[in-house]
Amino acid sequence: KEHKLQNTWTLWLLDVDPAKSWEDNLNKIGSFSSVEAFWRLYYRIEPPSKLKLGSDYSLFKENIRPTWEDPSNVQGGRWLIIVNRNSQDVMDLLWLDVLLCLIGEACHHCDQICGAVVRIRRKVNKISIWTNNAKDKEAILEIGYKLREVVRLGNNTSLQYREHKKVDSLDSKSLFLLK
Ligand code: M7G
Repeated sequence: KEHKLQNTWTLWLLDVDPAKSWEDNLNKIGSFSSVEAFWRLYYRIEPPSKLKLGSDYSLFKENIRPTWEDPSNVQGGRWLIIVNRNSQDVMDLLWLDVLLCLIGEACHHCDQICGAVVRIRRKVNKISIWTNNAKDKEAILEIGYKLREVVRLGNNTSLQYREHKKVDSLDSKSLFLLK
């Protein structure tokens, strides 16, 4: 008998095919709802450090798409962790810490967590944890402190929270910063 998780989760891969739209580059890789099924999927795929530049992995709760437009994300925002390109192994470990924090429902306000994304980019890589309500300061901070506790961030990595809506606008300063 397998160990049931609280939620069913879906892993997505964002491809980098320039002929396709951003939405059409999003591919579902698999879903799981038990601890054992999580590890089967985890060992079947490449770690984030092996992905092509420009790709993302996203892990989201079933029924939430990893997009700003999804109804669960429109009012939300994300905690952002910036990881240097020269620390590939560290990034894979941080990503695993984040996955375990999510599927293990480590946060008191875990019902507000939608998912997490790791983005492989030229200068820095980014890991973000998406929550559904950018107005709920108490929940956001509780989740942020928990992430800082569980994820092995090291000394010079900070966490900053941003609203999705503001990300592409001039007013994109972070709402919260945890050092
Ligand atoms: P990013 O991956 O969030 O930023 O977005 P980065 O590459 O600077 O790290 C890059 C681009 O992908 C955006 O400018 C959008 O064109 C597209 N994009 C990313 N996301 C997460 C979305 C989304 O949720 N919805 C839509 N429509 N486009 C997105």
